[in-house]
Amino acid sequence: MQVRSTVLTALLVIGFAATAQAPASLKGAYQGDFVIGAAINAAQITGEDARGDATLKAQFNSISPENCLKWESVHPQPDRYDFTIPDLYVAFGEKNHMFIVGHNLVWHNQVPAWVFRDDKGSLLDRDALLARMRDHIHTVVGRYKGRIQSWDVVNEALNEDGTLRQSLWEKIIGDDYIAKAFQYAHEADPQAQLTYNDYNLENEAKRKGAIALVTKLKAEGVPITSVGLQGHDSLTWPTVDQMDAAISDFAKLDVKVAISELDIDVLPPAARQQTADVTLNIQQNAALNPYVNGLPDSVQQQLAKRYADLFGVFLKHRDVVTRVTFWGVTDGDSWRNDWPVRGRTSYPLLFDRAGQPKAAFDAVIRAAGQPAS
Ligand code: 9MR
Repeated sequence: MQVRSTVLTALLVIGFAATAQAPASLKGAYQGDFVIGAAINAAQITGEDARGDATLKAQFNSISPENCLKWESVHPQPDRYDFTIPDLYVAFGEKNHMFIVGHNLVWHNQVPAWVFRDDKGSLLDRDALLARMRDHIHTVVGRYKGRIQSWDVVNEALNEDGTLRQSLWEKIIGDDYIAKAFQYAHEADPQAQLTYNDYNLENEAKRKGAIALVTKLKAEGVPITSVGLQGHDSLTWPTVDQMDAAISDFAKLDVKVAISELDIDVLPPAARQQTADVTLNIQQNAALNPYVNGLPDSVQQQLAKRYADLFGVFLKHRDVVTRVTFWGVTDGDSWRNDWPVRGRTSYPLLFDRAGQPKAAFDAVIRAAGQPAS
């Protein structure tokens, strides 16, 4: 008995030491709560960015394709698909046992002009565009059936006031282009999770529009399983209450929530409105780019607190939040360096330009109730 309890104590001590010494990881800290993802770029997919890949393998258990599965990349010409990078993307996720996301199928950006036109350059009619959309979705989703677990089916279909955006999809097909896109994706892979993905859904008017949209889709039996709250946030927006309310509202509709593109801007706002509209392009000036030589510690701490506060909300809703995906691995990778102003030095993520964890990383680990490294 004595020997047995001594051995047990020794094992416990060794076990504890091993736990205490293991470097903290994001995926480990949130194990059982939700998966932790990152959007990955071509250099990470091909292995050229070895440092980025090491961080991805150590820290993340989900990936999203930053650009390679968008229509213009994967289907640049009517009769030509290019699956070179997407195939490597899916193989990377499988090799590392990650939850693999597909982004995205139907969007008004990064879609070639030919998609909406016939050989003579005239706009297609409803049936022809639906046929083209179906063909694209069946080809892309079908290729990765059972391998890509979740698709962003329709991206950014709403205006800020909650009305439907008058994209060419909407103008040519009509409002039901959204339902059709989900139906085609479901036909192509009945097991895949299917998401409506957008930004600014924490704002009331746009959120109301999204709630109406999801409610209608559900009532019609459209196979939507989740809403993606992109999470292109700032130090002050959305408030913790707005975030909390948005997740609660979607949970009531019996859909899951993915925080799908998280990053937090610390730079002075260049646009009047909080947005993630990729077409914005504002002139650079020094006042808009104050941290070229590094982020002051006070801002570093603000960012850390902000991340901890948001993760507190995600954890509170761990029953409905399935995934929290960062839009990039390191600050150097982020689209925020070039949007909405080109050539700024931005600090929106958890890893710095040298790939080192920032104070915000420790704060996110601690928010899970884990000791930071
Ligand atoms: O991060 C992406 C960037 O590299 C591209 O240039 C940009 C072009 O449209 O798209 C960025 O990703 C966007 C995502 O696909 C949808 N939501 C907003 C994201 C940031 O713009």
